[in-house]
Amino acid sequence: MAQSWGYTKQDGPHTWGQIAPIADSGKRQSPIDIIPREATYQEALASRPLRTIYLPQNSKSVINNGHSIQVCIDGADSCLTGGPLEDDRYEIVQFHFHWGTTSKTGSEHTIDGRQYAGELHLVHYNTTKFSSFADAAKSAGGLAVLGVFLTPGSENASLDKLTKLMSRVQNSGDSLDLQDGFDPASLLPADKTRFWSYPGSLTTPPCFESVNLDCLQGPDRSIRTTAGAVPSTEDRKSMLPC
Ligand code: SG7
Ligand code: ZN
Repeated sequence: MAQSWGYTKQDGPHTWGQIAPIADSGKRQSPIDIIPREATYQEALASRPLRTIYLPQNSKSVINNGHSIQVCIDGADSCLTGGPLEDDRYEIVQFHFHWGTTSKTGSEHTIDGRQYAGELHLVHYNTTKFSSFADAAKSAGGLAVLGVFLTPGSENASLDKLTKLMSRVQNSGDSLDLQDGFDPASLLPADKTRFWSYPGSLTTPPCFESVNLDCLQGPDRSIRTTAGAVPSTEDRKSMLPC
């Protein structure tokens, strides 16, 4: 039986190597601390904004998966393209949140060591090269995760729709149908031309190094940090400054 993992002293990231050895031995583990002054600006990407096509009615349910609140999506006909994604098509599968117990903790990625209150992850898989999410999730170049930092501020009507539902999925395994659908694009910043990107991994066990685009918008619109995840020099070079 697979061991359980979590975020406490007993089962937190420093223990994940026991169930997912790559968490300790990997070369491109996410999350990372983004150091803007060490990032390389890539001119060529300035003309390739990220583009998303999402169908609101395909957002099917909200679930508590025991680690996060997640919206499950039937990604058919959706697509993420642009940025460093070359010509492959990525279909959305789900999005979920990472948060903390204070407004100063919660994001997984940090910028110059600074943590944000939360981090939204929109998970996509490469349908050009893979026939299932499971195959893509364990293969290099299989996934693309869009990350958005969350900070406390004025009410966000879109996010509010989801936070209102959270009290109804308080226990692991709870789920409810999204009768009216939900547009994932409504959670994205308007400016799709400014982001950092680097080759990374799933941020939780099994920690597979399959995420070829961990793409983060930041820092103003933006919501955990894992100690010790430092990018290789090579990875740092491919990060894009905001
Ligand atoms: C959350 O983060 C969940 C996981 C997700 C994991 O724990 O949303 O999703 C499921 C279906 O359990 O794992 C394979 C996957 O998407 C890691 O995702 S992340 O790297 O974007 N944080
Ligand atoms: Zn995540």
